[in-house]
Amino acid sequence: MSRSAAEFRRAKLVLPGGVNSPVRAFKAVGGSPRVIQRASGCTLFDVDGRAYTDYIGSWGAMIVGHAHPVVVEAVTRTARDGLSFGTSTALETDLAEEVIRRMPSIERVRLVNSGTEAVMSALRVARAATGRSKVIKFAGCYHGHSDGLLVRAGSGPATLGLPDSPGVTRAVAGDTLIADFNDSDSVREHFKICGDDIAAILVEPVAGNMGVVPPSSVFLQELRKLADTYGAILIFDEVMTGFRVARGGAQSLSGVRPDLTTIGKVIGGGLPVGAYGGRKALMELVAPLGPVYQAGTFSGNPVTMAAGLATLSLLDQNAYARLEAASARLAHGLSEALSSNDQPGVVQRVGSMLTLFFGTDRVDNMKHATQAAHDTFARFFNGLLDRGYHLPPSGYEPWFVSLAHTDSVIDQTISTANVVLRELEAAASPIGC
Ligand code: KE4
Repeated sequence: MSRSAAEFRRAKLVLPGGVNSPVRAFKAVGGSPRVIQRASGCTLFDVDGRAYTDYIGSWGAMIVGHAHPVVVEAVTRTARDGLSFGTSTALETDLAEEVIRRMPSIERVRLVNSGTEAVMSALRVARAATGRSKVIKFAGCYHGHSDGLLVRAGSGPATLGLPDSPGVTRAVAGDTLIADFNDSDSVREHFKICGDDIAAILVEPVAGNMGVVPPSSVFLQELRKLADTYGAILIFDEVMTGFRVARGGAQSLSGVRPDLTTIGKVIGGGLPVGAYGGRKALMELVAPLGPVYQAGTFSGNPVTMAAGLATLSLLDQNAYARLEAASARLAHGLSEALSSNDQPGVVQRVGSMLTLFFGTDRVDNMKHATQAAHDTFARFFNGLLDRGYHLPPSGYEPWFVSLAHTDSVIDQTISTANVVLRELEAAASPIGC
């Protein structure tokens, strides 16, 4: 038995499913998760010493690559001065200023410790500001695991086939209305029925948690108009896309200005983080300035702030140009590999996040995403894993490209994908004909 398998067996004795987050358990792809010991650049190393080119990137956070010397130096230097004080520090203001510089729709921002916390808090502000209860979310979008948002969520729940989670009361779920991504009519319908009680429209402006699904050319503009018409707050959940798909996040690509934005991942450089922010008038509702309570022991933690600031310092326009070129190279190579191996499928990409959907030529929403051939993805995933490439263990997740993914790493990924696709094709062809 490999050390990874032994470690995972030991983990299952004390951690539910052997993991601290469900998608890591390989339920959708089978087999035993690799237990990772360390990482550097775009490479993971497991406890057996095996190396894997990494396309998980800690679910998007590791955009500059693992253990980047600039980030590690900032973290160790800051840690030497103490890990956490529970007081104000200059570093949290530094990060807040940098976030506001990059995302001008954010006039005031509050740092928290996870994306879940950021979205939960932003929703509370929207409900306080409007005096309304309901929120519209989209099937297949995932916004963390707060009760009201575990309804028809993407990412982990979709991966595990759990459209809704037990433990979420009917009362809470009743305040969550589900619409279809890229379908503003489904949003309009909700407003027609209960528009005067809808506090917010909550959307991933580029969906990442049903796989990568870009918005249509008018979708976000239409959400903006509906929010304005009915007096609802438009919340962009950019926990994944923020500073990932562009220097100013997905909102800088669409040109649509949300009222509130949630971010995370990249701004913590790999340490636990989240943030919510937006219009000054809305954020001034947050305690201690206003009555909306939200708090956190480790909010604005100095070591996390240092990691986030160091990461953002490396993300200049040249970095985004490099990420775009590397990701386009990978997407093109994978598309070519699909067609040259007669494997139906499509690669959907925005910036440095992409998803390869098998068995379909287009995914515009969660219904399309569930119709993709996830069993084929599982075989593809394991074929690549066996050859030293670690994709996200779910067809409902993006692959993340970092600054450490060189052209040669990308080209090796593509040629290995070709080998695996040829194997899949051979295995699917009837014998002897
Ligand atoms: P966290 O609470 O996991 O930090 O963030 C929740 C969240 C909120 N909003 C969006 C758009 C997100 O993508 C996420 C978390 N993303 C998943 C990956 N699909 C985290 C991975 C996991 O659940 O283990």
